[in-house]
Amino acid sequence: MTEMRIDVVSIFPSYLAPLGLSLLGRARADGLVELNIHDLRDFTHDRHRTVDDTPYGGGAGMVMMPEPWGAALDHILASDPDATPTMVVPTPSGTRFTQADAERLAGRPWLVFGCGRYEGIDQRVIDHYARRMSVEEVSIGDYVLNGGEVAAMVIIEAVARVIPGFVGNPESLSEESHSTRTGGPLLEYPIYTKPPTWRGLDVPDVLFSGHHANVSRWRRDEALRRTASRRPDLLAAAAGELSDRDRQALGESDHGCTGPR
Ligand code: JDN
Repeated sequence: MTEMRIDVVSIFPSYLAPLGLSLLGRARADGLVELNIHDLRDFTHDRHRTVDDTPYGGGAGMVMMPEPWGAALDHILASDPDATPTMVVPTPSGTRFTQADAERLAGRPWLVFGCGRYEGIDQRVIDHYARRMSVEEVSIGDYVLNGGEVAAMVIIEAVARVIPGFVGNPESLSEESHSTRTGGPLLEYPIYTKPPTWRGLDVPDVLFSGHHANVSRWRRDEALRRTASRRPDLLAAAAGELSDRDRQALGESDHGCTGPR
């Protein structure tokens, strides 16, 4: 029995071929994930296999028609009538997809991804299926792609790698940037390996010291500075958990240097 079933509906099923490779390929080989890719055009009935039409109310571009989506999704649902999937629809208008969403979705037995193209999918498709299952319209970031396929692949990779038993070493998950397991919402510190000097650039001395507390302190300081510089939003969210020593590393101490009297 597999841990998770994933179905993906797209008019470009071959775009999803990378899901058969590498990390996800191993999850499939290990029997953790069953992946089924469906061509939306197989659920049309006209000679030209039409999936789009002009928008009511006017405006630029085309809208994906509801009928092929209804036929495709009903076909997928009919394959296991006793189960209810969670539907995920990538869209720039969705809620922001985060690591917390990846970990939440990793606990679901069945995910169905609907990949839109053009200006998107007729809203009634989402509204209809939301009456019978959880439907999540999600955005992977504030930029616009040509369709939902690449976003679906991003989400599937993020979900698959946190399915219990997927990554060999569970510690390699909890130490990452954006992990929601450790509660350390900072970016990761810089990392180095051999050789000690490369093209005139040295590995920081503290990493050779063997002094574990100094190494840990240096890494935290670097993570704090990096987060302040690159992701001030994350640092603001962590503000309540910063120690006086953390604030000193950030140059946010009161600079009075008098201390309590
Ligand atoms: O995540 B995206 O930028 C995205 C774009 C489009 C889409 C779904 C997702 N459907 C049509 C454009």
